[in-house]
Amino acid sequence: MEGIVTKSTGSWYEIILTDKQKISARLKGILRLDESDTTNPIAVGDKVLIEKVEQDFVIAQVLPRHNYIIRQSPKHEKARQVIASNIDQAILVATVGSPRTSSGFIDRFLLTAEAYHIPTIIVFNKCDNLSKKEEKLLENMIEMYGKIGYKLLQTSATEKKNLDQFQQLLQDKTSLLAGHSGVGKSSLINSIQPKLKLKTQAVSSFSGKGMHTTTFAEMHALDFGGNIIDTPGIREFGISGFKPEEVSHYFIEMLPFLAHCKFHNCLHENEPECAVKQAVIDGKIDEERFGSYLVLLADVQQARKHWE
Ligand SMILES: Nc1nc2c(ncn2[C@@H]2O[C@H](COP(=O)(O)OP(=O)(O)OP(=O)(O)O)[C@@H](O)[C@H]2O)c(=O)[nH]1
Ligand SMILES: [Mg+2]
Ligand SMILES: [Zn+2]
Repeated sequence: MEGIVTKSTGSWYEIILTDKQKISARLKGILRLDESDTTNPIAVGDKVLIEKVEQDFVIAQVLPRHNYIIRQSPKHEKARQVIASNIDQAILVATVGSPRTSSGFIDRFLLTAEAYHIPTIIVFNKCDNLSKKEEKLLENMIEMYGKIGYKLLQTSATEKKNLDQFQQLLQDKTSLLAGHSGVGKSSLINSIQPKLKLKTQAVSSFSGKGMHTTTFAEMHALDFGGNIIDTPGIREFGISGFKPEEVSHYFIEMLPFLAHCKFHNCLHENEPECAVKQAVIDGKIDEERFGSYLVLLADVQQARKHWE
């Protein structure tokens, strides 16, 4: 029997079989995967082969992943966890109010998603009741990411703003919903499919941060077609396996300039005749994005020191 993992708690798995039957299964012995540097052998979205052993269902095999996205523990350099696999697109939910998503966080996500070839849409949620300052911030972000070519949407789950467009984005695709705790991922899903009744919780009035309400990634089938994967709020995405010279390849607005740097392995830091730095000076690449690039490059270099 073949099925897709819709939820993983680490000890057991919820699976939907090809005939739509929902079952719970556990792992058969120790499964070995190629990506053995991750802490979870099976993730939401994995296609698996199921066997029946007496009364129990067991996962006998994980079929090859078409793609996947990884989160990284900020504390443990080597603790990498696959959040989900076999996805058509990622929807990064961001907010300029409370909690605030920084462009640095967005850039880190985009870097990861580009590296794994996962198309990303940025949804700015909580676009209601914004202060003048927050509106300005939103405007700047929309301009910056729009210019690069990313698809963007402004929503409000509570004020029901642009939910039709949100639904259209999801139609007939398997989408991963990611973002910090408290940005409204579960609320957005409830707003287009209320019967799911996903748990949501107000952000802390003390810290302005989310309460980590969703604790396990879970895939939900959408009545209008498609699947959506709700995920727990994320602090950081894994970039530890990257090579320094790769980082600029995933800042997609840098691509047209890379071939024009004097050195083919230019890192666009202090090298002479660097076409990327020139493009920043000429206003063709956003300074803030270039700043993010340098931060992420340094992170990748730092992570390599730990790994080697
Ligand atoms: N003003 C406003 N509040 C919203 C909006 N969307 C969600 N909220 C509120 O934000 C809080 C957090 O929403 P959740 O849906 O639990 O956030 P989440 O991203 O799922 O958080 P985690 O599960 O912890 O990762 C709740 O109190 C929601 O009612 C919105 O568009 N506008
Ligand atoms: Mg949630
Ligand atoms: Zn360069």
